[in-house]
Amino acid sequence: MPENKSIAIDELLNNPEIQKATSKVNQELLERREYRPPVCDVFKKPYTFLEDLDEYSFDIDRETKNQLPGIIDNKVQAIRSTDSPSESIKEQSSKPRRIGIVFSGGPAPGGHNVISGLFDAAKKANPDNKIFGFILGPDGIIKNESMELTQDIVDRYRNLGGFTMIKTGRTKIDTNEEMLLSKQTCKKLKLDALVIVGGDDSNTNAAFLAQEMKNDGVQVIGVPKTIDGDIQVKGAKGKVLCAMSFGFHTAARSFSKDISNLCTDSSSDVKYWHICKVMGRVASHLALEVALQTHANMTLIGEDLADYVDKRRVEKAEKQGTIDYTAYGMTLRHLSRLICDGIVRRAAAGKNFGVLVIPEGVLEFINEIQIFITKLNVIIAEYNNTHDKTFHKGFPSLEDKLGYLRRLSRQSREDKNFAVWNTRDDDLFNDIPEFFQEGLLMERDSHGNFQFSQVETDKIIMGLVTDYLTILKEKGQYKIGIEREFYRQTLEHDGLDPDFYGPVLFRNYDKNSYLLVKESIMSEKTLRQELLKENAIQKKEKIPEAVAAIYKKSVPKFKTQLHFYGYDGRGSDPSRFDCNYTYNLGLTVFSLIANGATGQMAAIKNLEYDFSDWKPIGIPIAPLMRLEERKGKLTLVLEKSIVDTESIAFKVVKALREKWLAAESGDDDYRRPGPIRFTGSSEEDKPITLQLNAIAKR
Ligand code: FBP
Repeated sequence: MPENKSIAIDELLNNPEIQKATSKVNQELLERREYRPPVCDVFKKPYTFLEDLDEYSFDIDRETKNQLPGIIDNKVQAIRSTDSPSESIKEQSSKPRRIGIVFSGGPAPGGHNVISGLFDAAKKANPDNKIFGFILGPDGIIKNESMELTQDIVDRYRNLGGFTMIKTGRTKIDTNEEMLLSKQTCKKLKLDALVIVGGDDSNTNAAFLAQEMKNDGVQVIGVPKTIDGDIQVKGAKGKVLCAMSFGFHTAARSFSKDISNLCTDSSSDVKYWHICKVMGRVASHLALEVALQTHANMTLIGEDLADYVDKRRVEKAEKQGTIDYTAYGMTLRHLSRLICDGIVRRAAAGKNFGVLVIPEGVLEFINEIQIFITKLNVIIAEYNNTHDKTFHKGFPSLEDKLGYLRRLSRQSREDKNFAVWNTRDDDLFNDIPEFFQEGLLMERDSHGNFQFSQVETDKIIMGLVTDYLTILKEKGQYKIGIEREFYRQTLEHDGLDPDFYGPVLFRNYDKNSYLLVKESIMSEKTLRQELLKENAIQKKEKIPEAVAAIYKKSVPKFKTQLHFYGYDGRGSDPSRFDCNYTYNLGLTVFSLIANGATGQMAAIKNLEYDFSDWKPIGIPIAPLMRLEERKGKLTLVLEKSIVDTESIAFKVVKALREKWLAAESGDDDYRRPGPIRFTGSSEEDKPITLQLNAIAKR
């Protein structure tokens, strides 16, 4: 028997139809691989050259001048093209080159197209040009592990998501030894140029490598990658040079498709609140785009919470001639109250369900958490700098870590100059749940960043929300509104007069809306008392069944489903916007290299407008850097761009909040973005955030 079975299976597996149906090469893959993104006008001519654009300036940090003198005077450069080049342009362009490329940090859809753009441009300029991919991120540079990228390899990954071709890693090249090893690798491979595709930290790395290798003649070019969307560049006068990093659009669309499905599900079975945490280490750009794409009922925007001012407290303090500093910014408790308010209001309109979007980095914008994160960053970094073992090896268990913090707090009592962890910090820290303590104490990434994706932000916030909803329920304030017509029919069905019981049961019977059971009615007992008080029943009489049923229907159960959208969207195949954007970024990288640039980041200006307006440019990285605390030290890093609460996109979301909460009768306002349609004609051509902000500029 088993033998026969295996023969049958072998035969089946050899069947061409079965082979086709189970092949990993499907139609979508073939179409993706065959797609050739359109190129910006400037790349339609055979030769490019660079033009410095003096109209863009930057506010430069003095420290950058000291640390990056070789590239600090770089200008924004426009890529221009010509059919009739000078001899020197011709020579520059076709000179044989060896170029290394590395992916650094989290994957972002479109990375492979940066490689294919660079590869195509390099081979077109000179078929002898060679492109090497460093394996597993910056570690590949340090350890000299690379592979030559051939036509066959590149073609296999065109328009596909992930960084699977050469993988990625989060190592930062920041010690003298790593810098030296990286230089040696470039020398051994005889590289003319190194391309670093990465986020803010990786582009920072690119700037330092550019400075370090300038005299060796190795050019370094950065590429703005991150789904978080926090690499956006403006000149000093606010002119947008890079509206968005690549990968953002795809990740946002991917999250939005799934979250929109939850909106549909939740409004169908009307029993769950879906709590969706979406990636974005610090900035809430992804959450903002998801809000615009889906119209989910509530979306938290971290930057908005940080801007919160409790006007009542400010006024009260003003009257007393003082300043109440606690009135500025949002606390975790207050945030949970705001969420409860939305939940209670929807329930009152008969909707005890909905979708809440929480950005992964929201805690960064909450006062008390921000303080903990900053203090613990310093404590962990100081420990690592002064001990042979790392903090996490030294104190493996939570108990060990808490013990160390306790010792620090004692030290603060004895030594008044020691302020990093005092007894108040220790007390407050011991008040929070264990899983959250563990989250706040976990290892920082190699750049010294707090790893928000590892913290159960949603669980922390929803724990507080659930507790407060229980209190509101006990106070009779969290109730499900009863549809007036349903109430009428239910009572009439049992031969009862709705207008007789209505004013007894409900607090708003005279108004034409969803009916809310009185706050004083919180149980069958209190219902009975109310009916007795209003002479609606006599002492020994039972509560009429229809009345009891209406009461039961008004009692809410708060049921949630938690979801995390991050790694899935990061691994998605790119949207057409990201395919076209990244391919042109690859072409831009080659033009910058061919024209001698270094310390520049490839970018496309006018991304927010039509494709025909896209302008490839090089942006100097050094002027974009600021001092930030990393691993307990002030360090130069590329400035992160967070959500601008003055932007049109944010203002629109804010203005539509009430509509999307839909705490009234009638349908929700959910929008269906659908899946990423690579080949269809209905795929949108850019993120909605960009569209809205562009309208403002026009
Ligand atoms: P990059 O900044 O490297 O692009 O990564 C962004 C991100 O996807 C964040 O949204 C998330 O917090 C983080 O990476 C997760 O990191 P890891 O891959 O190390 O879990």
